[in-house]
Parts: sequence; C-alpha cells; structure tokens
Amino acid sequence: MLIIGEKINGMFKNVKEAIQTKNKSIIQDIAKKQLAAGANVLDVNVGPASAEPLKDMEWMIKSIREISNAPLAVDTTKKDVMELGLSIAGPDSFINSASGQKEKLDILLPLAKKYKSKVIALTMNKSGVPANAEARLEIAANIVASCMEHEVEIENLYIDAVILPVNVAQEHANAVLETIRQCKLICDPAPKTILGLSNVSQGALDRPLIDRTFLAMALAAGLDAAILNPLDTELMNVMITAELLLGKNIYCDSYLEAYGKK
Ligand code: THG
Repeated sequence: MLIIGEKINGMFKNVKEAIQTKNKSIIQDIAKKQLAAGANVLDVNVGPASAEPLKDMEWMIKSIREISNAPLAVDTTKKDVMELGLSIAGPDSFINSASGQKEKLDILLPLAKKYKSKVIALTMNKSGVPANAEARLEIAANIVASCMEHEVEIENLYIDAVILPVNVAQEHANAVLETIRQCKLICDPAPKTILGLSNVSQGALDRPLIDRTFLAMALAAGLDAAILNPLDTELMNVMITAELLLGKNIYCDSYLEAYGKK
C-alpha cells in the first residue's frame, strides 16, 4: 500500500512550535524519520493555528526539500495555499484534500491538471460526511464524473471515505469499509482508496490498538493508501502482515525483514 506519513502537521505540538519558532531541523528530522520508517509520501499541513498559512506552508516545504525529494501531500483547504504548495513541492505531489462538492472540485481540479498532481477527494459535501455507504458512494461517483470533466486521470484519483472517531461516530466505521469495497465498482479503471487512519481513534483510550485493527480491516476491504503514523512499528507490521495474508507478498519466515529490504 501507499503510505503517507501524517507527522508533519501543525495539529501536533512539536510541529506547531517548530512553525512558530521557524525551527527547520525539527521538521527535517520528522521527515527523515518517517521516510526511514517506510513512508512513501509526506503529508504537509500547517495546522489550524497558523496565522500565516501561505508563509508557513512555503517554509515547511522548502525546509523538507533541503533534505529530501520525496513526494508531498499538500494538506490544506485553502486554494491559494494549495497552489503555492504544489508549485514548490514539485513532481508527484498530492492535493490533500478536495471536498466532494462540485463547486469545490471545479476550483481544485484545474490545479491537479496544471501541476499534474494526484488528487485525494473526500466523500463529503455541504452537509458534512454522510453516515451510510450509499450516500458516500454517490459522492464518490460525482467526484469521478468531475475528474473526467476536468481531464484528471482516474488512475491519479484517491477517494477518501473519511473515517471519523469511533467514540463519537461508531456506525461510520462499517460504512467506510463498505464504501472502500464498492469504490472498486464505480468505473474501470477504478479510483484508488485512501483513509486518514488516525482519525478513527481520536479521543479514545487505546489509540494504537484501534488504528492497527482498523488498518487490517480496511486493507481486507481493498484500501490502497493511508495517511498514518509510520513511526508506530507495530502498525507497520500489521500492514505488512495483512498484505502477506492478502497474497500481495510471497511468504518467507523472515517476511517482515524482507519487506524492509524491498
Ligand atoms: N483525510 C485526509 N487527510 C487528512 C485526514 C483525513 N489529513 C489530516 C488527518 N485527517 C490525518 N492526520 C492526522 C494527524 C494527527 C492526528 C490525526 C490525524 C492526531 N493528532 C493528535 C490528536 O488530535 O489527538 C494531536 C495531539 C498530539 O498528539 O500532539 O490524532 O482523514 N485526506
């Protein structure tokens, strides 16, 4: 699966402080650690507290680019911050994320075409995130139609069925799994699927256990990518083992070690 490291996000205290004091080495260190742990892409989000999101996004991406050319997922709801981010992040970037409303897609999808970026689009609209799979899938189908209209290739589209915290939205988890399964039936080639995994355990007591279990379940449902904490070694081991059991890797006794050498 494609792994997007979630750790460069102003939601985390250390990143928020690094942004405020413009302490580059903290951001660079988190970037290096996530890549060493197996992240393929780094999410970059200045967080809700940023007073100057344009400047902060530019500073974070330039700081990362001093030490790595890894693809970045520019995580913002603001169009100007997104465009600036894509323009300096370079090739193979991700738009993270686009809401499923047509009017919002009409604004962001031209950027995907212009910068040849991949698109993560959420199954949510003006009314928020629907509780059932049917309504999520209807939004997913509309997202696919918008991509076709804007000449964004479906191979570059990642549908995010939006997992909410299980302690407040317990009925959503099953709906998300069903959405992941049925996304494969929307069109051929099918869009890819992705989740912001750590959302599921926000506010809960045993977060790692919930994250690890849900990742295994989502992989079995066909999940292609996740924004997650790659520094949780057991979470990464669950991912590798689930992929083994799904037949995506050939078994050997040292399969965990073998995965690391791939
Ligand atoms: N989908 C997409 N993008 C996303 C999300 C998503 N980006 C942001 C988020 N959701 C995924 N990233 C995180 C990052 C951090 C946390 C959860 C998801 C998190 N943070 C701690 C908390 O809120 O408790 C912060 C506190 C701390 O530890 O310092 O859990 O769904 N496309």
